[in-house]
Amino acid sequence: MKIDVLTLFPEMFVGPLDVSMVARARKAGLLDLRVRNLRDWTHDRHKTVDDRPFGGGPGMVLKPEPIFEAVEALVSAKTRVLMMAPAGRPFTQSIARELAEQEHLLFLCGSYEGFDERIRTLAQDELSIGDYVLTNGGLPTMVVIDAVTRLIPGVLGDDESAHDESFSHGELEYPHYTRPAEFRGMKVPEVLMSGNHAEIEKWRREQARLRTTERRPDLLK
Ligand code: 4GS
Repeated sequence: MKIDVLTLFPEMFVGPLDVSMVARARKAGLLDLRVRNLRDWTHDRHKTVDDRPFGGGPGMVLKPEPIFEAVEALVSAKTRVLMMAPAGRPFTQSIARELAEQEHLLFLCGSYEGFDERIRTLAQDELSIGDYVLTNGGLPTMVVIDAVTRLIPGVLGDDESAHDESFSHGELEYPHYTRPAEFRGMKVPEVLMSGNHAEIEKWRREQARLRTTERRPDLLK
């Protein structure tokens, strides 16, 4: 998969996408990620990307010209253009699965200022990672890239993908334990050490359901 990111802060993307599974996917050639500076598509001496809002009011607005030029330079017929904003569709695991099947994603990151409304016409989809206000769209973009990358075929090992199922089954994960069997007085549930796989499976299903009922009843609807 190819992913382009258009941002005013490319340096934000150094670090999170250079470790762990995303780094591995990039090195293996499964993810071709390019982070681009929106200012590269300006033409004036000050590399202006924003302007004052018509109608007045505080803050600045990202002007359409650089973003339109950049998108036109970066898209092909197979590109899905995504905008990150609190007004977007809530991002979920099922959207991550859908995006993992695309050939090319292009993310438009806003900054503290808003987008000129006409920029919205460039995006096929607008996504939100939650009901809170961030300083810019960099972190939401990285969240989506992270969730999508682990679903690209070949990125997860077989061990890992079998275990992918927290939200895939629409429930939270069951509790996990490893050695020691007793730690500071806290014991591992007997059933997990019984060797009875049917019983273990049953216990895990019950625990997942219990935990989901208690913590996230909204997921069971
Ligand atoms: C989100 C969010 C966000 C909104 C960007 C204010 C700067 C900021 N983007 N999910 N302007 N939550 N964006 O807070 O996607």
